Amino acid sequence: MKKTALITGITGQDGSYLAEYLLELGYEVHGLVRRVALEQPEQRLSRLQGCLDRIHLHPASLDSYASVFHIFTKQQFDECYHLAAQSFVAESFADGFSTMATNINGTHYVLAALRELQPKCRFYFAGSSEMFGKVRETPQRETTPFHPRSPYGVSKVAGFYLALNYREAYDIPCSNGILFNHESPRRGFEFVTRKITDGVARIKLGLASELRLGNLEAKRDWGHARDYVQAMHLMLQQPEADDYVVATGETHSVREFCELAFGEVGLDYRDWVRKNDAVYRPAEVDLLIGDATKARKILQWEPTVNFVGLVREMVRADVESLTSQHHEQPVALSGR
Ligand code: G4F
Repeated sequence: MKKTALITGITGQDGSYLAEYLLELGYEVHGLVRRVALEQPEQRLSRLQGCLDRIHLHPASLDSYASVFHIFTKQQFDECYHLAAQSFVAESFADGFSTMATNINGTHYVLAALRELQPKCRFYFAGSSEMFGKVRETPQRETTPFHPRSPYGVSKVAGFYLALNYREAYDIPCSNGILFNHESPRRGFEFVTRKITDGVARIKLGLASELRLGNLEAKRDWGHARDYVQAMHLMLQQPEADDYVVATGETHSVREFCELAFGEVGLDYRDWVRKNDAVYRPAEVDLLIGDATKARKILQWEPTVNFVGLVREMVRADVESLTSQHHEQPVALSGR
């Protein structure tokens, strides 16, 4: 029997990879999108280009319980992946209230509608390594206490416990993925990895003369989003709902990311990166590195792309895309 899945946040990096993956597996895929996305498909549905004609989109707002509830009255789902969120940590410092409203109430609305209408539907909550924040142990695993350092992190801790509470109180099969940073050529430009790879491509093509960044010493465990959406799916195939860390187990600084990314096009980052005090955060997460032993053992999940492979893929994709927009001739990379 064909399974049916609903993805909230389907227009984002993870949502688009997950939609493609579930389609490959033979799922009927539905997505919850804001009405404005349907009105501006070129800008807002660009990541879904490859599968738009094979998915079903439903306009709704995570600000409105009624609109979320309505989707569950129209269609039965076997699985619901709740990825929609205000996911930019820096923005959560600028507007903590709307981050909290979307991330906490939005999650609560989906859970409450499921409880009311489809309590057997398996639910995935997109938790985050930002929940560990000021880390209490290294590496971080499922049992590591949370200490969030931003309104975003606080909202994800609340979402995590909401999902856990619906599992314990109402027997809804809710799983929490605690995903460490995951990137790809589809990453939004506001996140540091894409800001760097886009900046590298612009500098290489003569479209920019510097890249302004904040804290270069922060360390992250960076994996590839395509690998991470497979872990989400595996979580919902288990007989019992549970919580899993998804990470590569490697950590690198923003500085190392710059070094590698600029090196990929034969440049030295020290010649191009300038400090921008304005993007330092009021409270920083200094070091994240995950221990995904549980996911490896129980889900049989393994990441396939390492740090070097990830940086290379992102730089090459940005150089290629900007070249096709601005140059007729292909640009030679460093020759590696
Ligand atoms: O790329 P970032 O903005 O990602 P961050 O804050 O780690 O959060 C991402 O990963 C989380 C998983 O752990 C997700 F839950 C979350 O939704 C998001 O996807 O920043 C990474 C690091 C930070 O330490 C930041 O201070 O890079 C540092 N950084 C230095 N210069 C910068 C910049 N970050 C951004 N965005 N822009 C800069 O110019």
